[in-house]
Amino acid sequence: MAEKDAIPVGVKHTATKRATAAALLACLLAAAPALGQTKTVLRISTPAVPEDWHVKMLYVFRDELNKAAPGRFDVQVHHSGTLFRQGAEAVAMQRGNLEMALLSMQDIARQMPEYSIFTAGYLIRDPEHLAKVYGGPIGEEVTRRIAEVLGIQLLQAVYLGTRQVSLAQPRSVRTPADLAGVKLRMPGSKEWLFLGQALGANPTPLAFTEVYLGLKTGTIDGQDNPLPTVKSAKFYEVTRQIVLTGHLVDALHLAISSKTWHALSAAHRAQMKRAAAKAAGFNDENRVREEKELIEFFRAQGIEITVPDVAAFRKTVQDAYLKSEYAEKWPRGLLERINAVK
Ligand code: KDO
Repeated sequence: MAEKDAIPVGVKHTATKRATAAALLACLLAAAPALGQTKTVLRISTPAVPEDWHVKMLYVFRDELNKAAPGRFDVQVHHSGTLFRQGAEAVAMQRGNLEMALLSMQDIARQMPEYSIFTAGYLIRDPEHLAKVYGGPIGEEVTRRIAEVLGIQLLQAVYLGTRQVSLAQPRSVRTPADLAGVKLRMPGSKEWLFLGQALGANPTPLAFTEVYLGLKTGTIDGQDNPLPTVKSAKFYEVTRQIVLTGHLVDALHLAISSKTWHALSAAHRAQMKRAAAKAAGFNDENRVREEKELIEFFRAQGIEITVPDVAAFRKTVQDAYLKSEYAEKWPRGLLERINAVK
């Protein structure tokens, strides 16, 4: 810049200060609700208990969103199935009675049977595979289809854990045949019950909130859940054995109704996605860590930890799915694509 064109130093500083102040004000205005605008209420429903990483994760989501958009949202976490019972959340969102939930693919498959593929035992290999499947092109495609068909927007996949079988009374379990006659509690939908049946057990439907009492009173002989859930829901207090079947590497999805989603600005949607990703990072890290640590914790509680013939379980369960009416509805080529994700 030629000397004569240069802005005199004093003026330059004042101009810079003004520009900074203007930028700051613009930021504040973008973040704060407009005059007279009420906060968007986001009620999130989950059956998980307060000690569960999923509930803790929802507070991370709330705090991150509040940091990004102060005063714009009123995030309310409803845990323990107190707002909507387990399995009723998707329909509640579709009817405009609920804004957000942690949904399972079993919930989705009730209305989109082709996605029962994600409920199949011994399909997803481990947490990394799970993150890559939902975080890559398959996840994008599934998210788009679910939004089109159900009017529900999946924001973020979160790890639930690798499901294991736990039993109120110990028994020798090497193969699925050894679970014959065992009243194994499963969540109450046919996709879940099929998994229990494929494991060789006698699947018994029961809501998550009733499992503890069911185990204690003997209404059920066992249940299946990942180790962090067995800890947070205190199922270990009423069971004596954990059989490390590892039959389902399971996910949940933080989801929002399309009605709520489309009412948001693009900037707020982006902030919400970032908050969901942060929350997922927190959850996944803690769950993966706990899955490694908890065996020792349970042993110390007097729980017998047994390792079955996992290959026998895998073969029986995979065969059951491939021969089932579910597999007939799976989108052509999706199984191969999921298997090919490395
Ligand atoms: C359960 O009821 O066993 C289950 O693990 C099923 C999941 O889909 C999910 O609903 C979960 O419970 C709850 O979030 C409690 O952890």
